[in-house]
Amino acid sequence: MSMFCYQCQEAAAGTGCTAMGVCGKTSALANMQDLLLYTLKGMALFNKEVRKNKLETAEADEFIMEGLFTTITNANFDYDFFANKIGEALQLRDKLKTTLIDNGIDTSNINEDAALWYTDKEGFDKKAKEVGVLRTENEDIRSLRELVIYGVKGLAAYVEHAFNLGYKNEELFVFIEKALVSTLDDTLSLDDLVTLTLETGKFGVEAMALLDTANTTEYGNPEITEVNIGVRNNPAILISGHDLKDMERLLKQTEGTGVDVYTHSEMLPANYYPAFKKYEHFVGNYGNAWWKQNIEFPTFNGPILFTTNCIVPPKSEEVRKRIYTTGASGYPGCIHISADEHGNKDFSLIIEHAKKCKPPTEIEKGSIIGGFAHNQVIQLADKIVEAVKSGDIRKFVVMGGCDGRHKSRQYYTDFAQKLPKDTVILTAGCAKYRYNKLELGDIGGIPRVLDAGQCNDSYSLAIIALKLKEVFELNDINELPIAYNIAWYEQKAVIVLLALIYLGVKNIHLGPTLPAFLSPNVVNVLVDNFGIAGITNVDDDIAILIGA
Ligand code: SF4
Ligand code: SF3
Repeated sequence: MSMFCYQCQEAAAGTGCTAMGVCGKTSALANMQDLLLYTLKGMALFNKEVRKNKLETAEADEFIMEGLFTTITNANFDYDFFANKIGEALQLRDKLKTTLIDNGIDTSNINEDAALWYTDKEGFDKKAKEVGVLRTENEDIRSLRELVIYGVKGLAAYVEHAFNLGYKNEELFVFIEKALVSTLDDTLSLDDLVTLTLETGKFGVEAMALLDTANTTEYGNPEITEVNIGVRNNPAILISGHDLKDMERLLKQTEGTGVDVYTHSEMLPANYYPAFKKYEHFVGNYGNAWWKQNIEFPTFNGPILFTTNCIVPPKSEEVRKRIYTTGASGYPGCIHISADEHGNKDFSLIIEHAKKCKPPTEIEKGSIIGGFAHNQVIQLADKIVEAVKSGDIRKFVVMGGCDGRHKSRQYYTDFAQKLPKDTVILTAGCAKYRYNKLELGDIGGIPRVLDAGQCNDSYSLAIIALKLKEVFELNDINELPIAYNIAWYEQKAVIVLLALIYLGVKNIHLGPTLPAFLSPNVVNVLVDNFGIAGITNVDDDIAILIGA
């Protein structure tokens, strides 16, 4: 076994990647990511002490947040990036230690792993093999530790998006670091770790609320929008990932250049924001969910900017030369655009590249409708409540989350198609591409697929549910006519799941497979306490979730 990773739904054989990631991550890269994570835990140990003594923590807080984000599935494939990052992390840890010593604080009680003070890559490789997931021998403890870690990775991603817009909440940094440190603590029992898991969900809600405030304050509330999925005849840039600040930068910098902008995959919801809709050269969305990029990027013809996950290793050199990365994302051989010392990013290289490219080739025509985030849906509340009361809407089904490559995900298309006509799908995340182009019609003008936005906008779905609970004067969110059939792939979906559990949502069906990192005993805890279930087949699941 040259690596071990089971953090995503596509883990090899449903158990874990041991030689090479199904995602394309090499074992050397996987080990570097493990080592960075371990180093961040060490840094968190020191930063906790620094915080306790009311000294400056911001530099380490930000480093830890960004470091976690880079280890999310499909965010960053650049080995050199991780090797350098570990070097920087060790220096920063030294600095934190020096700060403590300079302030007369005893550091001898800090559980320091001396072997981590390597500075050469050979040392990193050796150490990396010792600090991965399998370091924890007890499978239940390992399972809960990893569940927390994956939740925290997703959390860090959302905290970073908000941070990029100038919004932060100190408590979130404190929790991220507490969680990291807790996974090193051998005195914690299974019960302690279950409590920590629920706490992770609590902070997941806070992070998504913060990001929602950041996005809507900066760019307005998403509104019902018909998004063009066809093309125009100008050279263009495709922007993918989740970072709205990068979206804003790109739209501003491309204005008046003759270069159009299209969104891809999880950037689709950018089309719903008033602040972005005003740009005439913002054409619409091109393509589908992340995993189809090796089919769709060749025909886009112009450069592609990744702001975050999900990158699929490009099959052709021609496409690779058109890929640029920024923020937490990275790919070897692709140009990475970093912010300057003032926080500005210069995308002129991409714009000049676009000017030399052919316009995108049309792969589909028409439009899709979205923009049903909480503010918009609450404006429609009267209509929705009336439709529920009259029986026109029997049930809502939350089908948010991620899409992925597995053929078994056809289940979600079939499920959407076979749902009774008096049901409405509430969605967020790239899972929507499994059914957002189907002709599912509407109920009295309310479309049968209501897209709230990106995976983090699952927060909107929770707000909508809480609002309906209030309107219908119910005591329990589970009394609402809402069923949950969620698809997951990477760690942002893990934090969304933990957030929903924290909010008291029960009986969530999770697929297409349950996470490999959940041990049988941990699955039992989730089943017994929260009614979590897997999926079976479309007909049986519709019978369970909707009724006859
Ligand atoms: Fe395997 Fe997923 Fe880990 Fe990639 S992220 S190595 S596919 S488990
Ligand atoms: Fe999709 Fe990667 Fe998770 Fe943001 S883009 S939901 S998989």
